[in-house]
Amino acid sequence: MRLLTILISLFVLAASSKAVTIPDANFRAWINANCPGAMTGNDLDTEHPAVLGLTVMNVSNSGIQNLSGAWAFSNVTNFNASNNPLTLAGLQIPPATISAFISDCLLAGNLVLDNFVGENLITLHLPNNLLTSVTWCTNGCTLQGLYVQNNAITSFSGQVPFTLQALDVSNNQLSAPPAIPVMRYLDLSHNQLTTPPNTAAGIFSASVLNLSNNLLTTLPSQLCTYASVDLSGNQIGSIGNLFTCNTTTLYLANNPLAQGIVQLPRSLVYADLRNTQLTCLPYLPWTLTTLLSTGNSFTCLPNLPNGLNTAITQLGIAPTVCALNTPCYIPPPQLRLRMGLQGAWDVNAGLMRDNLRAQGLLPTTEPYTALGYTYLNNAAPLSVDPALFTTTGPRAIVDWVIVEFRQSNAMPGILRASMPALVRRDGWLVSTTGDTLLTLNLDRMNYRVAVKHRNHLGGITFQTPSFMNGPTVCDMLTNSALTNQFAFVVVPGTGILMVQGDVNMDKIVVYTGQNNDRDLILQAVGGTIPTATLNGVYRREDLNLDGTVKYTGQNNDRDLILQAVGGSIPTNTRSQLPVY
Ligand SMILES: [Ca+2]
Ligand SMILES: [Ca+2]
Repeated sequence: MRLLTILISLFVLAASSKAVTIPDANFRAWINANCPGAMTGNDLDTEHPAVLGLTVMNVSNSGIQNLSGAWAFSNVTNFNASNNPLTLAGLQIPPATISAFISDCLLAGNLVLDNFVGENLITLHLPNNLLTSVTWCTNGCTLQGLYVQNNAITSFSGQVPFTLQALDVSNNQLSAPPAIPVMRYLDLSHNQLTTPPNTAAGIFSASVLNLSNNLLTTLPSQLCTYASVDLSGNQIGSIGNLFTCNTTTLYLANNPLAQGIVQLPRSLVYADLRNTQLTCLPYLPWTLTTLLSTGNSFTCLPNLPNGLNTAITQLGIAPTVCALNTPCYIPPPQLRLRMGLQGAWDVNAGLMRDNLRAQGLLPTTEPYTALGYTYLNNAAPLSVDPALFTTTGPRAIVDWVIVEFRQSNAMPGILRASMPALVRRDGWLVSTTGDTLLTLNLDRMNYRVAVKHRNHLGGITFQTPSFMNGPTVCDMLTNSALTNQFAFVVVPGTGILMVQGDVNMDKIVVYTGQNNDRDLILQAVGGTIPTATLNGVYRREDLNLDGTVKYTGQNNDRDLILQAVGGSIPTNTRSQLPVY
């Protein structure tokens, strides 16, 4: 009906060539004030320069009831008619308008977008009106954003324009969600929804889904396609496993989450869990920096992400990690690791030698930072209590190593964390706090484990063991299924050992030629006299870790390089598999 009126007025306009009647006195007054000379009596000269020159038209707060004739402002692209006593019957939007703002009017009833939306209109703001329903536009409509918050809308009908990316229907009376496809911004907060809009998928980057203050009991199935999701103020009782979800901001405040949260999204940065009846928190993602959790009954955190703001005003409790055997304790990812160093291996003893420790040569601070290595996500101390070096026998300390945790099935995977540790004569590792369990500052998932040593080629697991349920055991020394045997030295009846001989830590053992490892041993003992030795030292050139750098003669370190490259052809080399 409205469209028909427009068509008739256009016909009249064409017939009279350039005059259109403006029936509303207040609209005429606005035109007289803003386009002087364009009015003759009640008629608007549509070709008047002041009319044609107008691109931004702001008729807000003008007491206009009827915008009939606004269609004649053919070059207006930004239109504002807010705060007028307008009804849908009196509404007209200039045809070239890109953005229209019509808030706080008296627009009531069913909004049929085809009656108002020109083919250029991209955003339409109609907040604070009395609209009860919306019929989507059809032909040639390129609407991208519709903002109808604070109306009385109960339903949408017709086909959503495929161009639509933003929809704000907050503070309306929806009891069922509109059928929405892909959105950047969807706000259905403060309605009476009992089911979430399961068809609405987010365009992930920076997309927003706000379903707060409804009556929802379940999560939207497309939750993970939005960067920010607000579900606060609903009736949701439990949250399942969202670990693989990429959502970074999640509001769950004021839900009765008495049944708990299995797992939060692994990339979560911001979580609002205030007043949720949670009795325990789930394991916190290590990306989390803000946790609002006041108004709950738990008294400790399952873990403490490095970057988390631990202010009591935010957490509601002191940042205490739940103790073992308490109800809210969640086992962190932990590793019990065993490995062997070929150079230190004493075949007769069936153990590695601990001469460095016995001679008091082991540094109490890890040596790898000084060698250029940078730890990632490490919470372990870099120094140890010297008392750790007093243990003798199979549990005596041999040397420092680096343990890396890598993610993905591809070899060698992406480095997620690394830490210094100590290896004992029997191959089991000890943390820098003296524990045989290494605790990871990482999410509970699967990781590939790698070990590095200052003069051996690195060793890495074939498999990606799970770190989801407490301590994980990796015995690289004896479990042949765990590693690629070709990347190690397999000594029958003894074990699987990391390859000796990489003095310069360039991940390749070279006996002769450019960048060889052998010459470094000669240089260490003075460079000219091969029979010279360096005794009582902690150096990379000491390949058998006996505290002596020796180039020739019994128990020399040079021969270990030749042995590593095959034992007979000096020009052979041996590379770390894979390089990482
Ligand atoms: Ca090398
Ligand atoms: Ca040596």
